[in-house]
Amino acid sequence: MTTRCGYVALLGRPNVGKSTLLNALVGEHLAIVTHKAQTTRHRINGIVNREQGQAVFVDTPGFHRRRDHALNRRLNRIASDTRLGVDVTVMLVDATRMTDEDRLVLDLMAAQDGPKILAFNKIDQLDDRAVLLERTAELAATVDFDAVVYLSATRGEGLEDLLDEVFRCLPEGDPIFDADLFTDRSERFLAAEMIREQLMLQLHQEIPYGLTVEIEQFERTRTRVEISGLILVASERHKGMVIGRGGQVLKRVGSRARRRIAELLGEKVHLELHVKVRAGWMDDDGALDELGYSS
Ligand SMILES: Nc1nc2c(ncn2[C@@H]2O[C@H](COP(=O)(O)OP(=O)(O)OP(=O)(O)O)[C@@H](O)[C@H]2O)c(=O)[nH]1
Ligand SMILES: [Mg+2]
Repeated sequence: MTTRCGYVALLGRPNVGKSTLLNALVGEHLAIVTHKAQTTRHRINGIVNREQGQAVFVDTPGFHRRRDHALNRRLNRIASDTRLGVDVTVMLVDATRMTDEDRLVLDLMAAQDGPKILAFNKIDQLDDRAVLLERTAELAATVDFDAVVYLSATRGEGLEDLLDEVFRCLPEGDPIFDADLFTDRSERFLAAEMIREQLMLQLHQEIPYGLTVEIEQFERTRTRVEISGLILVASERHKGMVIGRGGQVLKRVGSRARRRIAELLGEKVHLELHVKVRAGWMDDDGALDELGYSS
């Protein structure tokens, strides 16, 4: 049987559930998920193998209007550049709420080549599904979508419909990646992301947006993986908030992130965390490159 294979971009405004969908398709907690907008900051590939072939889904940062830091502009560029090298593009929207940021994404889709799929997510939260028809017609008036699907990424509903449409659209070809891989991102990268996920969940307001995580050490001993993570924050005040009274916040972040990393690696993990102030990194192009924020 001939197989199909290729890259599938997941595009959408922040918080519509792109990363949740990637994880549901792959079956691993690969991309970090929070209830906050702009959680994802990198392009992340998630590999799905079926008898039809291999689909490499590409999670992207949510496309947004914020322009206050160089980091925000980078995130949009990472999302926008992802469109260039893919075979199929999925526009994900929140079925319960459309915003003007969805319009920005729709404009990108209108300029996009190749097959396009419109996916409504969070249908589990919708009382009246009649609005979906209206919303589908409205979006399809601007972009000629090849298919429309309705999903609940958290409940795993509609995923097979999406995969069927994706495989119908993908070109014929042999798998790009080995069948036992679920991402091509490194273990170091994933570890840093799991730490950032817990920081985003534990901290409030602007603080989680002003921090980033670097892995200083990642070593396998005979019995476990030893990881040392450095959390870079924007100011001394933020450093205090990240550590928390008596080190409580940092301790909680560390133990939850350690559990996530251990699950992902399937190994015992020892995690150590440090916090350092690096003011201005969000507006410093050199620092953004060095910290891995590039498309
Ligand atoms: N009820 C419901 N909630 C969902 C569904 N999919 C995602 N969510 C929730 O929506 C929130 C945002 O999910 P993410 O996957 O982080 O969204 P995202 O599009 O990746 O967001 P950014 O990375 O910020 O662009 C989280 O609280 C998820 O649990 C769904 O199908 N139903
Ligand atoms: Mg995301």
